[in-house]
Amino acid sequence: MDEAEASVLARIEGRAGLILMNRPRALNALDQGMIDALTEAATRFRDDPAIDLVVLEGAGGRAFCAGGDVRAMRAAVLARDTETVERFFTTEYALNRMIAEFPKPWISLIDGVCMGGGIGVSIHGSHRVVTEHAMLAMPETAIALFPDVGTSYALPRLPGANGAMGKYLALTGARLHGAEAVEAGLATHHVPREKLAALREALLTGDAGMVERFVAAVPPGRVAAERPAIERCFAPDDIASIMAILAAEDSEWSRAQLAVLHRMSPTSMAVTLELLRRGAGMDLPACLAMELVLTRAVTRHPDFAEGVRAVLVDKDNAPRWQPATIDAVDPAAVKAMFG
Ligand code: QUE
Repeated sequence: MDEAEASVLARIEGRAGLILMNRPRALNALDQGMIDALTEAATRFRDDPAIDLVVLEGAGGRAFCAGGDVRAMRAAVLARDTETVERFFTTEYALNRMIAEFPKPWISLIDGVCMGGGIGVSIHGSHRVVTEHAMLAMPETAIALFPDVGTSYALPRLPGANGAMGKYLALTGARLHGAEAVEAGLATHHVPREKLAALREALLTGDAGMVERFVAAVPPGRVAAERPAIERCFAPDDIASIMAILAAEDSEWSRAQLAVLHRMSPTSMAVTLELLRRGAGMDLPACLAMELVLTRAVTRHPDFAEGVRAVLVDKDNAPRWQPATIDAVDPAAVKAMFG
């Protein structure tokens, strides 16, 4: 493949290993080739004593990484090509673990859309820098997947009471902009976009402490304002109780959250809450192993192909979930999906 066309570009500058996710027309969503190339670059930079830190970015100015190549996963599921599905999630989760265990600073510069798989290649690293153009989300319940890439470990550990922030983000797919992602605990530093080039340059010295010098404080934002309501409403571990509290709260915010939850896959919401409940008591490798088992059952469930169809293929945003309501989801069937 031509170097300029490569979907991942990796090079050494100064003491830094620079990695660019380069599939801008797909918002740098991770396909199998990108996962393989990222793993190769991470391995090389990890083992090179001349490299002190890694900087990860997305090409094109709009996205860091919009997620995984779920359209390809849907096509493989419909073709009964389980090998392709298995390989994708196995290698993606292995990369997530490798980043968590990375012996050097792993610094993600998030200046645009960062969802799903994009969270997975950033959240396990040491530094998640967001600009005011960053938009972070875990939107999987909209396509009947579940919060994967090690977020069953990370989400229950976000700061705050009752694991509520993680449940809120995972169930509603709430989009966090810029410094809101720092307030929620998904990101570690907020740096203005206009300073990003200078930060990248400073990191070539190999000193990750440079990040602190570029941080711009921002006044408390939406997440801080909504935190009390989030921690009240998303405290329970079952979706019926969460929805009952939201309904009783009867605020403009709670009505909006209810409307969002009514559009999500009921099965996926039940799976997500069970996953986060279990993940709260497990280490990252165990969480990733649990997620891998879950991908087998969840991608075979009709809601997955239907959700990807509705959101990313036909884009009618009118998925027909089976079952269509929370009440009709069988808790025993949900537990059985965990193997
Ligand atoms: C849930 C998801 C994804 C999503 C939307 C969801 C996801 C994903 C993309 C995506 C978006 C734009 C692209 C692209 C992929 O959207 O995983 O290639 O151009 O990759 O509601 O999980």
